[in-house]
Amino acid sequence: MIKLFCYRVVILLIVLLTLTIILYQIPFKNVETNTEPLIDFVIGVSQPNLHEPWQVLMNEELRAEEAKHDNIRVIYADAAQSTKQQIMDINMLNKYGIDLLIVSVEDSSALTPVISAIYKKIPVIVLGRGVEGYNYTLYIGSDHHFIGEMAAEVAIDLLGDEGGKVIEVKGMASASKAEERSKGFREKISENSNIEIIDSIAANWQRDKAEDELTVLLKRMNQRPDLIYAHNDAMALGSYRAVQSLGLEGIKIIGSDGVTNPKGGLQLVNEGIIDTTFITPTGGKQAFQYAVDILEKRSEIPKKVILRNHKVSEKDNIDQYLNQKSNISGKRRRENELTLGFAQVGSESAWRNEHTASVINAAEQLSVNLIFKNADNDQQKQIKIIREFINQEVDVIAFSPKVENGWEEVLKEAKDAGIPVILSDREIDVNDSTLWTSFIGSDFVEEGRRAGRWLINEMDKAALKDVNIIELEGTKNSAPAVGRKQGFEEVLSNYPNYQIIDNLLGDFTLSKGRELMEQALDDHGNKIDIVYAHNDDMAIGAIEAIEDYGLKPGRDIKIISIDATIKAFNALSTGKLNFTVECNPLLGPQIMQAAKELHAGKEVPMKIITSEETFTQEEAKKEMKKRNY
Ligand code: GYE
Repeated sequence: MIKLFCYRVVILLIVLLTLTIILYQIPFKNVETNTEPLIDFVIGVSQPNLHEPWQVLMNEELRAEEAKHDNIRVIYADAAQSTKQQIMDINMLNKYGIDLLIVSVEDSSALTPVISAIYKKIPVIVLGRGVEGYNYTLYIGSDHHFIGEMAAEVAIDLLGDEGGKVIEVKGMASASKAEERSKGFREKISENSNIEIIDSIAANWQRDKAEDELTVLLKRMNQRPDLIYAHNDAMALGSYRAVQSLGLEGIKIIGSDGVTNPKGGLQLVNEGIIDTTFITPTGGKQAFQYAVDILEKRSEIPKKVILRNHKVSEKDNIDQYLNQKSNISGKRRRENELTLGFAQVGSESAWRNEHTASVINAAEQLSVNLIFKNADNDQQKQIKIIREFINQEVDVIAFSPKVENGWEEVLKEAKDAGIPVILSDREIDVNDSTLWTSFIGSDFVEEGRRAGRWLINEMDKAALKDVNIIELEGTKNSAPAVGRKQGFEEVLSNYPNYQIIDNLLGDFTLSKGRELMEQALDDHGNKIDIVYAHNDDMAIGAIEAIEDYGLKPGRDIKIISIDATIKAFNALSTGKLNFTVECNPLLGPQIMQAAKELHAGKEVPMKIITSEETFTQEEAKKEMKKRNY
């Protein structure tokens, strides 16, 4: 009997000892141990590969940020350039129970559905290379189409009046980044009849593949190129080795990425191996910082952060970049209190008034000395106000450009005066993108697409054969009117029975919306099925005109608007408006934050695109009480 009792005690002791060892090994989240710090969050990082210098630099930046947060653990996965492996990595990280995924995408079409599925469960930051659509929390990266355009401008400059023949060395065929760089390059080159792209190869971002493929191509060709455009510096170096091995002289080579690692793009330009590269920030540092904001639910998270690229050619002072003595933007720190001059476009709509209030309140809250002037929807007056700010030597200028054109001269004066310019809510169309420093606002083309997609989906339910639409456009040549028209009509172009029977030029005001709708009803009467108004104020004006005409807005004629101000919510809740697309006017805090960073000599993103939603009548009823504008 005693023997049995002792036997059982020994077994129990062994079990208890084993359990203690196992439990001690598991790094439980939120458990304080005397050696390990408290772990609040686990972030998963999925890299497409870690052989490209640019991806390596991205990982280094992420690790450097991780080191500053001992309450966050990061699990890194390297897919070694296998899409299949990257999909497995992402699913494995998700199974680990990570709190947020940071993913740098290689094959955007293959990974888009995988990322969309993860996004349903946890926040996802897409880094460096985009995915299709908007099923992610935040995209941080460059505008790759823009990089292609910049490369083409350099090629045109290098080839001069005689022009010449070009070979393009592309990245991974399935990567949206390669596709966009190629598109941007070819579109700009096509404007120049004396330059011909005689061939291209796909070298998957790899130096040696570029060297091998280009050697084969050059041996086979009976003509030689004058310039090679490679989508990254590694392939630019491979191209250089190919032309060297064949004894070809005088061929210009353009790369991209400009990393400071040894044999990175800056070194290659410095040694005259390639002529030009474009510094393409990896976004690793910003991604980690936004990840912390998201996990700690700290602040408004934008939808896209587009990082600015800097051209570096052999005649630039490469040392300043290599030694990172002055930051890339070359902005200098100013000691005085920040003075920001804001040239507001006008007071044309409820949206604009909310925007004005947001700018003024944010300046107050962030102790920015604000000089606020209103141009009353007059571009010449807006230019005059900007000139006054230059003469007053403000530290930063911000303005909401009435229209896309006509800004070169005054912005050149601001640039010459060393005053950075922030564009608020509306972009401009200038050849020299260094005339402005940062754009903070919405993606208007996507807003237009969202309006179009809802209409198609809604009317399919009604199964109407022909759908006649009146489009009430915003201020002619303003970025929101141009973008919203483009996006809406892009979606409708696939449905021929949806006809825009009249495009009427408005100015975003309620009175103009009413006037135009009266005119449309006189011209088309009961034929009208839909009104698509570029903003809420014009939609409200149209509603009034439709009621005066004796029809029921929201029923006899369905109405779609953009902005999602409280006016729209009221109209949605009474059934007079059918759908509204949000365009966030509360840009003040982001504008002031960007101004403060510029004043401190820091680089700011080229574009910060706000995150926005859409609202049906049902959704509006739920959302209404939460709205703060
Ligand atoms: O949609 C409209 C305002 O620039 C995005 O201008 C802004 C637009 C907005 O008048 O209501």
